[in-house]
Parts: sequence; C-alpha cells; structure tokens
Amino acid sequence: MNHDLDVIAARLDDAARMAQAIPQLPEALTIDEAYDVQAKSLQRRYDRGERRIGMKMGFTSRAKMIQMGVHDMIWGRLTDRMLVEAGVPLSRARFVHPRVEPEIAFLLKAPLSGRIDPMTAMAAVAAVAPALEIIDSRYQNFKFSLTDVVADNSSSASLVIGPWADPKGDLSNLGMLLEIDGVARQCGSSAAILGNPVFSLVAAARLVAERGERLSAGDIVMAGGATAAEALQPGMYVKLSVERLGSASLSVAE
Ligand code: OOG
Ligand code: MG
Repeated sequence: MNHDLDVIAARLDDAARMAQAIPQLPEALTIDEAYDVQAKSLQRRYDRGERRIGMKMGFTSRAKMIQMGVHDMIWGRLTDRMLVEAGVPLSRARFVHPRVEPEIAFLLKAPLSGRIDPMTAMAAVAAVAPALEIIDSRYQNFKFSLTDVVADNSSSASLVIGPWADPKGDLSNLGMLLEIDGVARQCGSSAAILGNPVFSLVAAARLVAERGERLSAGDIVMAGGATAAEALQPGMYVKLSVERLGSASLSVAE
C-alpha cells in the first residue's frame, strides 16, 4: 500500500500543536514508515524553529508495556520546546490528556551509535539526572498500536530534568518514588528499566543507528518510565525522588 507519509505527519503535527486528539491511523504502516512519519512530523517542528535536544526511549520497563499493551522498545525525539523550565507551572491546555512518569536522564559528552557495550555507553555520559516525562498521546483515549505510537513521536510531550549528577557509581538499583500532592503514587527502582538504565542507553544507540542516525555530544537521552504513568490534572504538584540522585518536580497550573 502506498500512503502519503507527509499527510500523516501533518495530521499528527497539527494534533500535537492544537492539543486535539485524532483517531488511530487508518493506514496500516510498517515500522519503517512509522519512523519516517515521526521524522517528517519533527521536521515540521524544526522548520518552525524548534531545536533537537536528544531522544527518549519507550517501553523499557514491564510496567509500561503492561499499562499500554505494547511490547517492543520504541524511541522518539525531544526538542527544546518540550523542556519545562524549573518552577514554571505547566499549562494543562497545551496537552490532550497528559500523563507523567518517573525516569532517569543521561547527558552525553560524546557521540554514540551502533552496537556498543554498557562500559562504552557510560564512558560517553557526562551526567545523570532524575527526570519526569510528560507523555501525551495524540490518539483518542490514549489508545494506539506500535506503529501508531511511533508515528506520534512515541507520545513525547514535555520533560523536566532534575539536577545533573556525576554518573559514576552503580545505577542499577536506585529507589524511585513518584509523589503527587504529597501522596506516594508509584514507587519502583531503576532496575525496572531493562535491569539497569544504562541498557536503555545501549539500546538507544543501536536503534538510532538502524535509522542511519547517531546520538551526539550534548544530547539528553531519557531511559523510559520505571513505573506506569499517572494522569496529570490542573493544580497537581508532582515530585520524583531518586535515591542518590535527588529530585525533579513540576506543577500544573490551576
Ligand atoms: C508511549 C511512550 C512510552 C516510556 O517511558 O515507556 C514511554 C506511551 O506510553 O504513550 O515514554
Ligand atoms: Mg517515557
């Protein structure tokens, strides 16, 4: 089947820009076509002046796969417009049906691409941080297939990065606690992310290389949610604490 990938990319970009949900894609895309749509829809953002700042991994934990019913790792692209400035409340109106999830972020000091081992991956890491990802599927009812979600930039919407910390030391089993309005809502461990979030970075380097791309020095890489995501409502205050690394927080405007 021949689909007009530019048309699908425009449909998804408009849905994100106007925070207006659309039906799941009627086109049966291949996974390659879905990543082409993602690249095309991001190109529209770059053309409007947004700048690429890195990438995010998705479905790197069992909790996330089970919550969404999707069982393959995916990735998406991050832009500067998605970064939430510290202390600035998020406007709920920017999103369709936002959810927040607890993550770990890596900051790279050297490029990475292709098949690498965890030692090589960590040697390219300048810093690690606790991070909150705000995901917002552009599909009605937050329901999608694997190719739908890939085309939709893997639900990327916003991110909050906590204080950057020295990456030395074991990242494989750090306690992670997500609180909303002072009440514990999700708790887990960085081990939920592929056994160790560094394996998510290893996978990121391999997956971008499959598309002829690379991770660059200065890139942020989000390792993926360690637990299921929680719906965001106006007025909420969300805080993630990660053992040893510190915390990241956000508030949603009333
Ligand atoms: C897709 C994005 C998955 C993660 O951390 O696993 C993701 C979604 O759940 O809508 O960001
Ligand atoms: Mg995520």
